[in-house]
Amino acid sequence: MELTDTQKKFQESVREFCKQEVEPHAARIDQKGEFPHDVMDKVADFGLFGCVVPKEYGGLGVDTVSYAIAVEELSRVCGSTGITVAAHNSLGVMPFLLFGSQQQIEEYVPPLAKAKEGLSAFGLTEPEAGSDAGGTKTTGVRDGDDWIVNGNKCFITNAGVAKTLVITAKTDKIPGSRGISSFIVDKDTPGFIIGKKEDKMGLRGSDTRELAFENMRLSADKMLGKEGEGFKQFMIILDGGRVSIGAMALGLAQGAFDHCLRYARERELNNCPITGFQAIQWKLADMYTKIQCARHLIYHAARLEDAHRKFSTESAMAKLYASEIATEIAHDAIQVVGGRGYMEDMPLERIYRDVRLCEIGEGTSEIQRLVIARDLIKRVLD
Ligand code: COS
Repeated sequence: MELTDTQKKFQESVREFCKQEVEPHAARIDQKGEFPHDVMDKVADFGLFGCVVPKEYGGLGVDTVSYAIAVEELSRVCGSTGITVAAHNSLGVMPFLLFGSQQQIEEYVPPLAKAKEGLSAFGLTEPEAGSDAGGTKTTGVRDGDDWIVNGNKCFITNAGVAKTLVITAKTDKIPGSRGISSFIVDKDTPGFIIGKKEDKMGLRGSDTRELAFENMRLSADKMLGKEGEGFKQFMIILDGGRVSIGAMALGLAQGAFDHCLRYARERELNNCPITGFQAIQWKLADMYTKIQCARHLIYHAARLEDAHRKFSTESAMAKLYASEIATEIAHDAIQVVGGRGYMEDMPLERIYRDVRLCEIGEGTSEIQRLVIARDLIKRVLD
């Protein structure tokens, strides 16, 4: 899994940035449970909110492997920062790049790449439409050339700090996944209500909220892509998003492993570091093997995306595996460290809470298994 020289240099620079500007704030971000504007301003200055944005629109224009590396490195030191960057790039900006008109791209993407006026968010999930994303209840009804949108969304990452959102609404009465469309919503649109910030188990610095639309009027030019194509659009967006959530899980797992290995080297029992005991050696070996497997799956899915090849199944496998092993590794890291790992003065208990979201967000593990199995069943056997 050799990285190119450009990817390696990018990895080194992001790693150094994370060490200097993000890691020292990670415990405070978690404890305060508030969106860390100071840290996010530095992330914006470094350009990471524009990872997926081509240079011509003011972004870094890095490839998907490098983008995954950025999310991995951020999450290795701070899960809240990792998910904020991942949601902005994959869910907030990508819909414009994939489905926006030239005019929508030129208007919305450059400020989102700079992230100085606010971030972006993706309003898909609803109280009654989670895994069953086709069950969207939010409606968009035509009124002349405009659309009147009514409904609710929940668990929306970056909602309270977003300048621009993309939301989905049912614009046709056809049952099922057809008849859903995507709309661009500017945060100050009348009828757009941002709900209370959720008090979460982990990732406590990321801003997660409910949204409500009460007779929200949107002009026809706020529709993103073609009418009725919303479901397919967000399936494609989620394919990419799952690579980034996999990368986030990988970063959290690597972070847990780093702390565990450092502790195990220093902790002595009968004048011998506990790394001298096979029970610990085997655990460390298993943990690192799983981390490297996850890394291969994630970079492979990212490379397929970069090559414009089909990667839905590979991104589902990467996300499924990385998030499940990250949960195991966060658990095992605390087991190796023991009581000290359970305390707040080590980051392991924070990682243990942060990592739990990875098996839920952007499609649960069960949904990933469904996506993988459906593809396998359709395949012609060699
Ligand atoms: N890329 C492009 N098109 C896709 C696609 C993909 N990855 N996946 C599905 N589609 C298309 C299908 O080809 C089908 O097109 P046609 O209507 O032209 O035949 C259409 O979308 C409907 O697909 P399908 O029948 O598979 O939809 P289902 O209702 O059975 O749902 C699952 C499929 C369960 C996989 C989907 O609802 C899903 O991923 N749910 C999880 C949502 C999620 O991750 N939520 C968390 C959001 S956090 S932002």
